[in-house]
Amino acid sequence: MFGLIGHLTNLEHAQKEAHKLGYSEYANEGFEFWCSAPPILVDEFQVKSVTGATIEGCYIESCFLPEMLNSRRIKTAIRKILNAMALAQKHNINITALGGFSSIIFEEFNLKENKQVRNVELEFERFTTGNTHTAYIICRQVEQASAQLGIDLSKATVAVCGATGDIGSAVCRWLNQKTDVADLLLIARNRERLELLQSDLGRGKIMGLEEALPLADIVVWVASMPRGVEINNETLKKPCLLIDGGYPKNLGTKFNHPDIKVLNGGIVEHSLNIDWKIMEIVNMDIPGRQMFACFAEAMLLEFEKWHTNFSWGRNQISVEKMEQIGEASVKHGFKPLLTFS
Ligand code: NDP
Ligand code: OCD
Repeated sequence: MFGLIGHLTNLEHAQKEAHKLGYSEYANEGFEFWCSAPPILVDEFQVKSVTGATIEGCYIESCFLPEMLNSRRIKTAIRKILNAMALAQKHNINITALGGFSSIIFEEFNLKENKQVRNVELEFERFTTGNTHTAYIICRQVEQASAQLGIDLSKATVAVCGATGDIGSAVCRWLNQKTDVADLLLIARNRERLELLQSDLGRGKIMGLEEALPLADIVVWVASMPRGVEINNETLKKPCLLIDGGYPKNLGTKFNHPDIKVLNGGIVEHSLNIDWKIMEIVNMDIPGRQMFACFAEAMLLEFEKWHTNFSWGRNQISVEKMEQIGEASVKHGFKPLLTFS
């Protein structure tokens, strides 16, 4: 069995969805209630591969909300993630993906030091961040969507916002090694980590967002922002491809310009339908088939019986591991999403 741990994007979203799903005690309560709410196993489903194999899985709602980070409720956020992991382990799930902020909180606050959650000793090999598959899918989206739009990578400037992150650094490594992309712009806040990445890659220009946007043919958004940023149409190159891989979304703007194309980043479409509720809640266009690539990673690990924390720690994702999970992804019938929103 595989597991998926996730959370909603804000309190209002959480209350609305809790109401729809019949959790009225959650729907009618405010922020403080959500801070003390335990995790819930919300949905159980089967996933079939194009190989014919079928696996069982479930979704665990951690009841974490990004507002907990904005209001510095760090201990609360930590408790949410550890409790959700303990619940997954109690259900004896082989491999569980830590979706959205779950893995970011795990890494940022060094939760590997917190193995004991009441009577459960967490076995970290049962969890994966899902970031290797996410980074692979985003890179395939860069390659395939740019070709669709007639953007020649060998002449293109690609800006990566969140370049020093787990996913961002993997995307930079892939683009550097596997494509002939002309220029890489590296965007994040911490200068030291940017310089380290630049020296590892042996290339790339460190830039602020405002400076980078007018130069970029393609922007990959993978910054861990609790809220999306507003971008002015005018500042972007035309044509421009924006791939938003953030959850919640990094882009707060709805673009309405024929030469600005926006793609939901890190999303895959499966070849076969899944009878589940969860992807409708996060507004996937085809909720029976589309999902976050990190969740698909847990499925792939279960299909392949690679019961190990395939993606773990920060900035450890190699191009070889991206290729390995990419082969499994194709084999089981997953494809990168290529429809512009
Ligand atoms: P990390 O925490 O490892 O990296 C975040 C990166 O964003 C860092 O480079 C950080 O650098 C940068 N950053 C944070 N805030 C800002 C800001 N305000 N401006 C510019 N840069 C910023 O995160 P991950 O790589 O694990 O995840 C990245 C995003 O991808 C998240 O939104 C996550 O939810 C999403 N995700 C999506 C998945 C999917 O399946 N589609 C799967 C997993 C994650 P610095 O702090 O120096 O600014
Ligand atoms: C990548 O990291 C993205 C991960 C995104 C996680 C998204 C999870 C979405 C699933 C939503 C289902 C929520 C049901 C909540 C019911 C609330 C009951 C109290």
